[in-house]
Amino acid sequence: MGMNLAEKIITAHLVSGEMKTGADIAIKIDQTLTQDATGTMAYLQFEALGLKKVKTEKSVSYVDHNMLQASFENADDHMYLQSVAAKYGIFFSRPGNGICHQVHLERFGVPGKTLLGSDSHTPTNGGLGMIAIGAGGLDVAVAMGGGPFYLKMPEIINIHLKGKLKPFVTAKDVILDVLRRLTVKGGVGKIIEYSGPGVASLSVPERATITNMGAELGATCSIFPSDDRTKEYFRLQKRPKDFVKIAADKDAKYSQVIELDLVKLEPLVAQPHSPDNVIEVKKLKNMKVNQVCVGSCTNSSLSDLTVTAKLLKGKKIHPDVSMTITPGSKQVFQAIAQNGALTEIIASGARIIESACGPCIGMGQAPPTGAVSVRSFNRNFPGRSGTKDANVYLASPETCVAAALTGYITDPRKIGKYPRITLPKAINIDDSGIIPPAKNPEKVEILRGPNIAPLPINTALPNTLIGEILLKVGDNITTDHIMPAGAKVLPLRSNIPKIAEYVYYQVDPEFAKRAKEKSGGFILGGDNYGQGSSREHAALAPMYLGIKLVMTKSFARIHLANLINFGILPATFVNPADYDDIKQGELLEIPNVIEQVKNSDSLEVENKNNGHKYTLRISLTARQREIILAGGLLNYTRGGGQ
Ligand code: MIC
Ligand code: SF4
Repeated sequence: MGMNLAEKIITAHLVSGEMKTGADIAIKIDQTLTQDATGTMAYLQFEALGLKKVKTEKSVSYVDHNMLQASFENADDHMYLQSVAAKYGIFFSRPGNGICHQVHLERFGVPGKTLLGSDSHTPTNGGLGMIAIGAGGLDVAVAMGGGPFYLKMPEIINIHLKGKLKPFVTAKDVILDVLRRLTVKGGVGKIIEYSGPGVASLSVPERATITNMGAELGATCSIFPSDDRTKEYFRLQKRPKDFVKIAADKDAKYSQVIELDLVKLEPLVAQPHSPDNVIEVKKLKNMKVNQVCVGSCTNSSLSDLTVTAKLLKGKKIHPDVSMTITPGSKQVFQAIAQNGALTEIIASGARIIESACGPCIGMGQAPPTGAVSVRSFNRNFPGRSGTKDANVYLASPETCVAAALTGYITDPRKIGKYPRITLPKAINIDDSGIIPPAKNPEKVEILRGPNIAPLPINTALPNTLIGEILLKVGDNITTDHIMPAGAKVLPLRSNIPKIAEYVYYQVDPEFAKRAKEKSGGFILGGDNYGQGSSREHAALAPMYLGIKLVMTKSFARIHLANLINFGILPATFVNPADYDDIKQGELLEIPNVIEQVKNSDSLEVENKNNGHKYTLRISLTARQREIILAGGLLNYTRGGGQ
């Protein structure tokens, strides 16, 4: 029997385990990427491993998130990252060089290889035919040290594309359609593999838009085959030698096949406050818009910005709208300057922002109070834009332009004819924004500013867990709820004691204070707990506040792994109705924890307020059990664990 593409790459990288759905496997990692907001922790952890050099084929450290230098913190972190990169054999992509996923696609991604990145949108590079997975910084640090990445063998599902997109219907609409069908938890435990005759009609950046937002499905990763379009992309990037043709066998099997006819799609939009709350743009009538943002790792390629410029050409942004445009990389920025697109953008009245994440992570451009913001981004979780009551809609650059010109959410087919765009046959490749590792690493001194606080370490799991439910939350809690980002909080990413003050800040501003007063406790959550980003701060900061156990109906993949890595016990309800029985503030006791974590799949819990008993499920691998008992992966590794 033939193999699908994901199986081919996983087999070639399998270090342990059997490639059966749900089995515990470990895979070798060829490349890693970090970005600055998760990178400082990842490199502090890498330093703690005591190695001389990274053991990967290529590791790249990007600076793209913490770009505002309102005070010394971010600037200090950039210097730390640059010096660590120079010392340990890591390429350093300077601030201004672009968003990690876009730059990685352009300059480093290779079909058939594995990439582990400390950012949840790492699967963007699946658009090139890579197994590219997002993970917590600690997992990436271990991979840089040559350790494999542990995961449960995902189920591999297939999205079979046929037909061709109509004018004004885009790759963004493809993934919004998939989100509408599968929801934000539909991809958990799955790899989404695209195939079919429709693939050839999509360019690499379009494929990357689709694999990028596989993260919003909760998928482990998404992947496209590499083909002639991919070859052309590598030619344009002047790295033809990196091209490898790789695709599923003709008789490949999948656990599920979803047919998607590109010609049937319409312009779509995700409404507040979830990327799967998708409807057709034309159904939204009279929705006045205050802000429009084109950019982010989802939609900031050269073709995205060229179309944006062509649609804006000779027109002006509506006076009630503030529009921002963020090129995904320095390469894109230079190319739009050269092909004249930038001139059209400037003339239209749009505001240009440097190549970085920017408004996507609340680093500036917070919308006005109660505003409607239409963004070509990937997440519209509440508060993420920096304005608590803003309503963020996610759409293609084309739909964004239609909103910017008319002042209302508007079907882009109403604003005229689809422009013909011809992309250049050659572009300027200038890698001066990427600094290679030092030739004399022993001479490099690591620069540590005062914002870099030592890494807090957990203690081993106690035998009795007794604590209060410090917070009860509902379904689909995101890491933006748990550990907010934005201009105020992001600069504290290297300082856990300080950032811990903001845990659950927007949900319950008293949470951190309460956790400290009670010397820690437990959190109660619903389904798909911890969806969204890979930020390990959403585990590390609660750990610092003394959270020992998080019990939910179900978890999102990366957050679950992060909780385990920092020694917080994750458990799910055997009987989901028990969730309703437990109230915030109630006292729970779990005796004999060590024995249960060692040898059992369940955990017996007593509610001290009403005497009710609950059974929780602990579905952990043998290795994960050891990690939890040790109080986290660092303790486990120090104790000799692999
Ligand atoms: C995001 O889009 O939420 C981020 C910011 O890129 C995060 C990483 C982080 O929190 O630093 C992600 O997606 O993993
Ligand atoms: Fe940056 Fe936004 Fe992409 Fe995250 S989703 S990497 S914040 S652009």
